[in-house]
Amino acid sequence: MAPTGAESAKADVPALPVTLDELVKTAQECEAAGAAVIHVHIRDDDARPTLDPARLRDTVQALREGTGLIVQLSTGGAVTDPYEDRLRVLEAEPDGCSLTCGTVNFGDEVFMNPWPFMAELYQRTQDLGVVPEFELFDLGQVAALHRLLDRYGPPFGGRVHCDLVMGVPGGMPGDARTLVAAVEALPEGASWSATGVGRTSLPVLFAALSAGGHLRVGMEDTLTYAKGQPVSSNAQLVERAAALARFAQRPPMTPEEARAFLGIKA
Ligand code: KMH
Ligand code: ZN
Repeated sequence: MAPTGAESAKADVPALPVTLDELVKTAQECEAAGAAVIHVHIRDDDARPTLDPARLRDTVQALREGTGLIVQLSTGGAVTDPYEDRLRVLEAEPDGCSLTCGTVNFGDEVFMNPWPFMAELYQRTQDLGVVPEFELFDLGQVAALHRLLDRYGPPFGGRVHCDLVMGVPGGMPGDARTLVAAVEALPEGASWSATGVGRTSLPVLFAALSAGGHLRVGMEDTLTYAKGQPVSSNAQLVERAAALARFAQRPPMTPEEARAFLGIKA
């Protein structure tokens, strides 16, 4: 579950959780609705994206105290964040972190993830015992993931877990045939989730459920629940995803099950 992101403005999206209190409340609601992982971007006092180390630490602590969710910090941040700040995210001692496997056009901007940055971030996750989630925005990034694993070995936790982020303008499209192509290219034995940005949210969700993947939903990726209907809360998206997963006979894991599955450090 990805509740906030770095791209939407609170002024445009009043339901977006941006304060620590709002984030913890959202996390609790989403946990009750079936979420196991929270992918975290934080904001400053003016609701702008930040990677402030002290604020990240406080956020990890508050989410641990308030929920049982796996706390996964974003190392992607906003497209303007310097590499050094993105590497320092791990100092907040999260359970997991995102690790994007290459540079990608991102709307009118560029989300930069050059090889030396990826390699450095990956080795730090191994040293610090943080479980990476490999974010894949296009098929070339799957090849970069293979290269990373070949060069530096398996991730902390032992499981290669990927998240297909589909439908970003500039990345891979959010449709079933692209999802299948990406899944077929993943490393042997990898597990994966998928999320479709914007209007690709539901097509990707259904494709992922039928192809055996896990799901990521949240207001980082989707602000429209249905045609003409803005998302009212992150929990609304989690409730729908959990209901559809149960309907597909693939009920959500509990956070404890997901911790064991991913090899999160006790
Ligand atoms: N905000 C995007 C530029 C991540 O969290 O690791 C990058 C992103 C990926 O959201
Ligand atoms: Zn993110």
